Amino acid sequence: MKRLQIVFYLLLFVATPAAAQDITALQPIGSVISYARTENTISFVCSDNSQVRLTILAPDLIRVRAAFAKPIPAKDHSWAIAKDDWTTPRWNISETTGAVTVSTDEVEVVVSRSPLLIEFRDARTHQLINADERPMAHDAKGQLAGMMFDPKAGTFIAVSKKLGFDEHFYGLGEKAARLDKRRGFFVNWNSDTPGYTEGRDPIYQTIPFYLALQRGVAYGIFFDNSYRSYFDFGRSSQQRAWFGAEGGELNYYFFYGPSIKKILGRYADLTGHMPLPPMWALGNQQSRWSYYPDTMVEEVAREYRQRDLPLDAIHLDIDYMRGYRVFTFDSQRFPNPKALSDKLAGQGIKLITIVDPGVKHEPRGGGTDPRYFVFEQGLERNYFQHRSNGQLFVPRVWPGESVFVDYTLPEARRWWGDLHRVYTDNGIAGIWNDMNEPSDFVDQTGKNQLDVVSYDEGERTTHAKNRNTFALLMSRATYEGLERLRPDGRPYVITRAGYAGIQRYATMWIGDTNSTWDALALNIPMFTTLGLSGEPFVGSDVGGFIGRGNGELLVRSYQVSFLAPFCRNHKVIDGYDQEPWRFGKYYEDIIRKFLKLRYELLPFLYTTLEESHRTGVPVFRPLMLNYQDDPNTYNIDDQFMIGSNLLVAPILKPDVTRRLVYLPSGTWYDYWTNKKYAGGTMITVDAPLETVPMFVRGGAMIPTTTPQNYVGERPAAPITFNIYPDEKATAAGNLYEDDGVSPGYKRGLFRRTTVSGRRKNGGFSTSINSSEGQFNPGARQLKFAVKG
Ligand code: MIG
Repeated sequence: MKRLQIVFYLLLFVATPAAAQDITALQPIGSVISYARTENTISFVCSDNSQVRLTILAPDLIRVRAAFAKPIPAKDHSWAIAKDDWTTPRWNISETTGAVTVSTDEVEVVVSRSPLLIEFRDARTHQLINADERPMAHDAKGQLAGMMFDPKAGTFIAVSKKLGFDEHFYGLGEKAARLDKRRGFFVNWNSDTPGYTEGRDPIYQTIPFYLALQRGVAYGIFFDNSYRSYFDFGRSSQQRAWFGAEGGELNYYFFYGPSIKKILGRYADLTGHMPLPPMWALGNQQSRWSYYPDTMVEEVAREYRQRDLPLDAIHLDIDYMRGYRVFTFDSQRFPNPKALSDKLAGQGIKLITIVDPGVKHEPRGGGTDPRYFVFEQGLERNYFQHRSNGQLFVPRVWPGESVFVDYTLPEARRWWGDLHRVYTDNGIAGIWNDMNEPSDFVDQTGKNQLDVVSYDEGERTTHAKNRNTFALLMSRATYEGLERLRPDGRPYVITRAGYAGIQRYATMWIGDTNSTWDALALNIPMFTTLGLSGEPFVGSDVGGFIGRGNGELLVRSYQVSFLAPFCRNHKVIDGYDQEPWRFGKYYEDIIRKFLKLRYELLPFLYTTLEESHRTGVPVFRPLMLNYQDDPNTYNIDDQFMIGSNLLVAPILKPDVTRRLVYLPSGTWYDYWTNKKYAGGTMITVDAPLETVPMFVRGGAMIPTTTPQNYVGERPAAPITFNIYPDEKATAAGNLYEDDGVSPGYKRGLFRRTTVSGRRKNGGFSTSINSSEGQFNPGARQLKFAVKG
């Protein structure tokens, strides 16, 4: 019996190894003995020689740093941060015997002296927003060493916050989990996890940023630490939500809302706004591991066009290369890539190639003919990563024995970026970065990489710190390379792994999903969560990647993804075909209807995407983002909104043709029938396979156009604003336009047209209000259609 029990507990331990960290065993930071201020900081010296520093970046953004038993190091660098030139807002300090309080116009930070506890309050109402549950702590005595993934990484550090009884948690980037993360426990360690299911953790990305919401008031915390990190939102205790890391600096940013949208804007200011991709990136895309040779790629294009299915891009997976050597084309399969891309361009279709980080290890003389210039150049210039003992690090990936570039080296990033000339010269329109966790077939846990050294600004740190930022820097090298190679175009990079800030360089997709209903259902909380984590441009393999789907699943998948920013059907190499026509005409006809609807809604999607670029508020939203004051929305995993105006409630189970839909307060219109509903309630709707329940918010004017086969096919197509009046019989909307391809929008070459209207004398009168920006869209018709 005893033995069985031990085995059981051992199993439990294996299943959730890291939940075991007992942070109450850590040594708390000493109490405050003195403090000093500068223009934008206040630094506390503690009884144990520790130091804590608050930096006042904005009225709603406070940075907290701590160093245990030593002063805060002068060196301050993070790959995630995009902005460090903040204009210091008005702030002041007040003191009592027990505490020092720092106040801006929006937040009060109360630092209790002994023990040292930090509290954040609303500066106007003095309402408590967030409070330390115990002092910040570190593993001074190495008590957690046995629980550390990497005992050599450094000292475990942790911050523990009081858990609110009604506090909801959101964000943390890419997690195979539901929307509300309350009572969840998560690990961040970029991992290649094909076929993952709900609960698998960690997966590909690390975004150590979360939002919390209580009584309608939100705050955010970005723990900018790239070591393996842990977030416990009340799993191990009902008292606390804690986060910690296996090394590095205790360094977090506190964002105060109270609105989530405001926090997302600040987070984008801090870690970077997503640039606009070319408009065609919103078009439908088709992929397969792998389409080859070139004639098969042409056949896919031909099928799409013959069947009148819209398509903007085809992806070439790893088999386009000569023996998986990045920056080469297989000369039998793709003898003339330029001719292929030209031919496809004639049909409005772009080519995207995959580029993995693994560079085939192929020394001069030992290799094949022709010699592999990428390996030779990288070796000669010393751009590849080594282990701490000085040996070249040789992981095994698709090319067999390989090497990885040290992307922390600026000159290596430049070299890698410039190598993409091979693609741009051949008319390749976008780059797809895969395997950049980085994955290694020898060992997928990452343990084998713990002593791999990177230059890291001269610090020469290991993958204990740099694994999680590897993809960020690889995508950065790629993005910046494409910017240099095509200064008149917008780079388009897709990535699988990432760290906070990845939105500056790449679109992402959620990796190797299963072709199952469960995986489809998981799409929604994963997309909405990524949106709440600063990554607006997301999508997944439509139909699922692994396993055998069917027509019904594929149709229902399109009914989710036809409004996702990234809409690409993709399938594993040994999987069953799943292009839109593979299950017969019945399903194909429905898929066509939804793809065409996507292109019809393109002006709306592009307008919403530009809003994401500018404000950090995502395209694909959970209802709670638009209805933060409505607790009915806090846990909705099976509905989503596109922008502020479109609500979608897809069917996520087989054989189901009816479902409950929650409509928040206001007036709503059934998209298909224009039937009007009063919100603030649950309704039951029919959803046969041909349809997806979709509602438009009363008060919206949605810009649409005539569906095209690809973006830009008919540049001057008329724009129709579909008008859905609200209770007061008014409506408003806007339309964002630019050239769709160049970076000119950053210099004001865009046009934002706002429109509004109201019921008048039995009719509806509309007006085109001010327009903003210097882009001239040329003559085009604007039409208005009142619905309902
Ligand atoms: O080890 O390039 O997630 O989309 O088709 C698998 C082959 C490598 C994983 C990607 C998937 C891609 C596949 N890749």
